[in-house]
Amino acid sequence: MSEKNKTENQKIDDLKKHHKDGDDKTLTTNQGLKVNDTNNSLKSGERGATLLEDFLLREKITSFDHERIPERIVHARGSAAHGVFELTESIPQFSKAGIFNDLNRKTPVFVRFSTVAGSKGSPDLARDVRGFAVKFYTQEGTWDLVGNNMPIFFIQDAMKFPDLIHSVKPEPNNEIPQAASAHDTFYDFVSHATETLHNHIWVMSDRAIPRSYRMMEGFGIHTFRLINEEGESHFVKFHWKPALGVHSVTWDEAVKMRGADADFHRRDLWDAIESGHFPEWELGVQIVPQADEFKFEFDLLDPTKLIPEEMVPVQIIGKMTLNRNPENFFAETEQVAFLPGHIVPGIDFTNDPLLQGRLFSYRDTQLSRLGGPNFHQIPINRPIVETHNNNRDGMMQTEIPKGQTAYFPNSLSGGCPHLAKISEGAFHSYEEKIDAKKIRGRSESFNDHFSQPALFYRSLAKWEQQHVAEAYTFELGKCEHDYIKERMLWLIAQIDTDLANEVATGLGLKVPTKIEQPINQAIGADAEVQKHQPPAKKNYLDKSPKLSQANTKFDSIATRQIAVLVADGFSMRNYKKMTDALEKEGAVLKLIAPHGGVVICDENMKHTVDASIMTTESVLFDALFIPGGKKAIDTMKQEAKFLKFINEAFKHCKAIAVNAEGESILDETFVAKFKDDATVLINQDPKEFSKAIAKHRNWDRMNVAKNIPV
Ligand code: HDE
Repeated sequence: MSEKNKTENQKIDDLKKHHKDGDDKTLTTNQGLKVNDTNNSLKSGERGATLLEDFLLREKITSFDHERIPERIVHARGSAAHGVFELTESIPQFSKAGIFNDLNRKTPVFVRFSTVAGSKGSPDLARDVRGFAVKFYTQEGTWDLVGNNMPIFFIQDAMKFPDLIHSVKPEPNNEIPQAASAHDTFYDFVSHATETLHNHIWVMSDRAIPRSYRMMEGFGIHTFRLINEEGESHFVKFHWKPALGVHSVTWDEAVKMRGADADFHRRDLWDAIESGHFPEWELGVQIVPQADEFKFEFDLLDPTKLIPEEMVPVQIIGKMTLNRNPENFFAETEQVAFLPGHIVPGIDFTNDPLLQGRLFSYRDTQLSRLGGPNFHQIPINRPIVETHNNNRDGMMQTEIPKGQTAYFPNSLSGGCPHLAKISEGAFHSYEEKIDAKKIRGRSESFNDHFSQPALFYRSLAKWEQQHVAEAYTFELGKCEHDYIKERMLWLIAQIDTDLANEVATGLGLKVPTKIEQPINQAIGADAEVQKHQPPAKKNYLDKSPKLSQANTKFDSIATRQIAVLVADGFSMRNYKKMTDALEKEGAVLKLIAPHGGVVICDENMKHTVDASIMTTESVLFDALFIPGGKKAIDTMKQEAKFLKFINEAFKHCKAIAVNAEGESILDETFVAKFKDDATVLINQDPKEFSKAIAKHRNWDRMNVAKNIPV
């Protein structure tokens, strides 16, 4: 590639070698044969049978027949983007990794976000954990940080993963429900495995219905190690902090968004990057010196526990920017293979039993998903550094290894490829001292399953707690068996009794004082549940404010989608004033009119409509603006969908601004009674609207909003 065509991103340059573009090119077969007809098969006469000889037909159909590969067992639904990671603070005292020391590097990254339970074609707005997997193409080899948007996981030992996933996936007899945890098998499992309760309460919170992939935190979850030049180890937890803050939608919106735009998150990520609003995250680390391993009330190796940021602050060391969409979804997003086992010198594993199991699972799953051991040769998976070894052959070998030898040691090839010394950057596992009995079991120190769910719940704002209660009520309300609901209620009561009582009221049940389910005794589950009960519950921190979305950033309206409701005769003056002000701050305004095509403002100018009211929904927007203009308002009043649009925006606690006659359309809606609401802005300065949008939602409106019958 000529120097001129090089980007600043070495991985993108590497991928470009594999780009294929048919512009101005002749259609050929896979063998390069030029083709003059790709519409008709070879027949014995115009009305005759197709001939077996037709190699053109066979090549085309065979290729088509084999287009699909198995979808990921979990995290099947996802979207990805390219970007760069830049270090802002080097940490040689903790890690010798080049990526954590060289302030001049721009390390290429490829990041895939996903839901967990749904199939590849399932809607984005499921209540679910989100995957947050980052592939760093570093100069010392590829490092994959395969994390989630929640800082803890459901289970403590990899051995339970198939059970967890089988329980949450659609039930095996009828393959229902898709991309939903609200069903009996999941709660049957959760209520028998108290270790799940912490991650579970996060899933009941707004974190499970993010507004955007760009507005989620990311977490490596496990405690890893950082290793410095001296070979010393520090424990570390990795955090991604989004520049736009952590924001979510409401459950009612999520339900409606799935129908209005099943690709909402995918589109949101794609559009933001296409429009140059590059998503950004800071990388933070929580460092715990080796000597402090046993200082905490929980075990650092237990992946169901977080280290509250108030106990160990997150130190920001770098920034990741996603600045380029993939060229081809299948080739890149679908074929990318993340392996937690991909690490580089300066980073190492701990004995977290979940991490240890993952180190096996991810390579194994790629073998069936991508068809063999050479998946690292697929362009998106290739490191940016050269690779040489004696691994050979296998399905889809695309390299041509030269020479007589494929073993080590050898003399025929002069001992090559030769070994590296540790001082030359060879990976060297941390020399952890081990002297133990071989046992199949779990450490007692993993036994407290209630303290952290309770800490999480205590740390939430009132409106967040309300959402959690509603989520439990919805989810359990979808279960058929009362004994499963009751077992859950009893467990929720161990987290918070008021919460359990509220959920019980919604279910029309009572919180049981003890669980009675003979089948439990038979399977020993009761015993397991009892083992983890309070008094083990500890209160080492009253609250962790960092866990609440109420304490996130509310300082930007960049990329917020603002619906502007218009019809012919809308007020150009008001529209322009608002648009100019909001666009300057990076908001995206969309004109929504009774029809597609163009609308004509009161100054007789034509404006291209972004969506007709029939093709869009209020749940796809962050805020709503009606510029007024009598004729326009009169037209809109005649269309029920405009009124529904306004009612829903109000119900979902969004900022609404109206100018002039716009006020009168509010009188046709439920907003009429609540015009004194803090974020219903009538004839106010655009600055006020901007402030209201930046707040994300006016949660003070929640109790009013829930009575809006739309
Ligand atoms: Fe995964 N997980 N996982 N997981 N995981 C997979 O690997 C697995 C776990 C995560 O965008 C699979 O390539 C086991 C924790 C993400 O391609 C599979 C265990 C965390 C992605 C697998 C876990 C994750 C996966 C399926 C328990 C957060 C999507 C396809 C021991 C720290 C990556 C694949 C992408 C994908 C196994 C638990 C995150 C089957 C056995 C904990 C983000 O290998």
